[in-house]
Amino acid sequence: MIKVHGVPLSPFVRKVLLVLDYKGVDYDVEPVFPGAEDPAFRAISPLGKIPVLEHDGFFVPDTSVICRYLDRVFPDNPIFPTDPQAEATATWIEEFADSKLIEACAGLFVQRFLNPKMMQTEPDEAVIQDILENRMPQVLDYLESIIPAEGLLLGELSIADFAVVTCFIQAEYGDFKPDPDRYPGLARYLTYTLDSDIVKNRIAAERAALPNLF
Ligand SMILES: N[C@@H](CCC(=O)N[C@@H](CS)C(=O)NCC(=O)O)C(=O)O
Repeated sequence: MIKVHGVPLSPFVRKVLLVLDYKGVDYDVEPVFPGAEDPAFRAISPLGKIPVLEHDGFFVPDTSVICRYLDRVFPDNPIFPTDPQAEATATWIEEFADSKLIEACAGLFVQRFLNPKMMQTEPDEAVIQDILENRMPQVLDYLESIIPAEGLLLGELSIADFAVVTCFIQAEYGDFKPDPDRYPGLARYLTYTLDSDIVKNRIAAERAALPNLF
């Protein structure tokens, strides 16, 4: 039995759910909010972060560790390239997405979606401006430089695509899409990936779970 502890609107939870969907593995979601203080949650997530994967009583925190584990126990539809250099590139892009890219994308989500719609607080326009003028262009310039002319990041679907795409779904909740004139490669890539059935079904499911917000 697979259970994912977390909330589906979290970009990191979504990354794991997309991988499970792609692998065709059934799962349940156990709702836990980020930073929850409940001792039972802290016992399985010492950093207090979501998601945590539960597999037949075995608990794994952190999406990078979770996705690697899932690929070992459910080897169909692999998400890590077999070529060592391609694998290193994929895991590097995953790391970039999980750190720098998500910082900018989730920043807009927090200011423009979470704060006004869920926390009943005003967006901080100075923070938004800093993201749009400084932090976002830095990460998008880098991504534009590594996006191939066609297809996915590493040719075959890989962990890099799941990690990057979940960030841009978060950015869309924060009313942000990369400008196609400035980032044509990225715009093409996102149209291609966001239009896939797995992504569309996941977004529909997370919206359906929170009907009051959409
Ligand atoms: N490196 C972690 C990051 C997970 C993460 O930052 N999750 C956020 C929610 S999207 C969280 O739980 N934040 C709560 C906190 O940092 O206290 C992973 O890949 O799982």
